[in-house]
Amino acid sequence: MTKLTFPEGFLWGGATAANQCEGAYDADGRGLANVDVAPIGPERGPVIVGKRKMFDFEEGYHYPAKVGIDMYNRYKEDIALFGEMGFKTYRLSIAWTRIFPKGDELEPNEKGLQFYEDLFKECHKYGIEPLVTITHFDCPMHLIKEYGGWRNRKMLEFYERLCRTLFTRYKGLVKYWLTFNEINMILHAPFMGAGLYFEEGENEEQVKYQAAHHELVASAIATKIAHEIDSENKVGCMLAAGQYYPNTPHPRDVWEAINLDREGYFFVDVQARGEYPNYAKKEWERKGIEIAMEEGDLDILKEHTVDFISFSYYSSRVASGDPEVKDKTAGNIFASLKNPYLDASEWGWQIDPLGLRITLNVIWDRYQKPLFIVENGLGAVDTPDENGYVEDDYRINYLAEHVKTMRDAINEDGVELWGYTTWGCIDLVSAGTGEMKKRYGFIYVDLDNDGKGTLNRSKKKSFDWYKEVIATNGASVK
Ligand code: P53
Repeated sequence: MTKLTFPEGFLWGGATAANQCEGAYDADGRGLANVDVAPIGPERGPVIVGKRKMFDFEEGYHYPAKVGIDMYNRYKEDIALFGEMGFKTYRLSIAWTRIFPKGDELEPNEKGLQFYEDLFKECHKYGIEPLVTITHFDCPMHLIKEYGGWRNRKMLEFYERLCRTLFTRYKGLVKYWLTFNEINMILHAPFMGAGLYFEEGENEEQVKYQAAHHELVASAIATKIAHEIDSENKVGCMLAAGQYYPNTPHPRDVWEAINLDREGYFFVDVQARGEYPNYAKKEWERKGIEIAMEEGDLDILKEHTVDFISFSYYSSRVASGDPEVKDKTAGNIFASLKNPYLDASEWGWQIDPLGLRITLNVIWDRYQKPLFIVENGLGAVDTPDENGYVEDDYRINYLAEHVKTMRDAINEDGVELWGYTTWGCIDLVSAGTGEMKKRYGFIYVDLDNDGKGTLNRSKKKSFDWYKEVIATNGASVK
């Protein structure tokens, strides 16, 4: 008989990010951030990749992060619903600009600190362990305007101050931390990922890898401080994952798949093994990329590696070394070739549950550190009835198939996995498109792409389904 349950203490839950759900963008002293000024619509793409300069709200655009789903004011109701589902953990992110509105102040904003303290206490009322992303794409606008975002080494100081403030204030309330959400996003959406805006004619790769070095050192320093302040703290890195498959058995396709995987694993190689991998150093050499480092940087990276590796997984990817093959899938920043064996979501994201087992195994084999799936889910159009109820069997199917392969990775392959938080456990604003229509939640939020709606919450069919999964520790998924 195959075992249907997950390990005891497995951390089931859901995930959100501050800028995609909190709203209240200027409440209680909060400052403006890069993630606020990304509008819905055709300009969003150019803005988040750093090609269209939009450093403030502009006339004629709709900015969904301003209101989000108003969680800033409704978090008690929302956490009560998470509690009802039996969440063991809730992954959320801190809005940097609530704590340091401009980013370079010496003293934090007490109202911002109090907000998260109250929120964490609310979680603990229901036995929910917070899992906190220190930065989920957000960077104070002031730091972008004054310093150029993560291209500037000064960012280390500001980030360190943020981390020290958080670890000190929330000692005993939070023990799971992630330093940077999807750190590899810096390569694909550098304005959203790291506050990078490019000037005409600039060597973008040089800037991106320099900024990446700053983030990697900042992450190691954060890990060091977290452990010093509380030895109970567990710090993880976070990768937008999804294994690359070769388009054909042609060796050049296999080689391309390896190279594209390395673009992402590069970050984890540094954060989990503590060293820049040779393949990256060689590539920088070939491309004339020179990374300015200070004395001690490499020691810090070596000495303060992460305790666990977390990642998001939505889909596998396909690579071709053949320049003629260009049939790209739509709708994802990580544009990849189409895999003819897979179905896709309404946004063209290909659905591959076995790919999750594959990704888990590859990462486990490579690092031998505990893993945590901190995002997975299906973005879909939901049609609620008059009571706000959604019969979302498509979402249940997607999640069930992924729960099964994750269980296989643990029970059949021996992968060490600490937990699973589904993305957007309550409907929220899409990071990639800014839409509300692209929903991931167990909880429906009455709000549309234009910002119209009552903001009322209601349970979908998947709400009770997930509640059962958690109550049976996975055994209800057959
Ligand atoms: P959305 C692609 C594009 C943008 C963000 O994405 C992404 C990805 C997927 O790798 O990363 C994460 O909202 C991110 C979340 C985001 C989620 O994927 O475009 O960490 O903030 O909402 C889903 O459907």
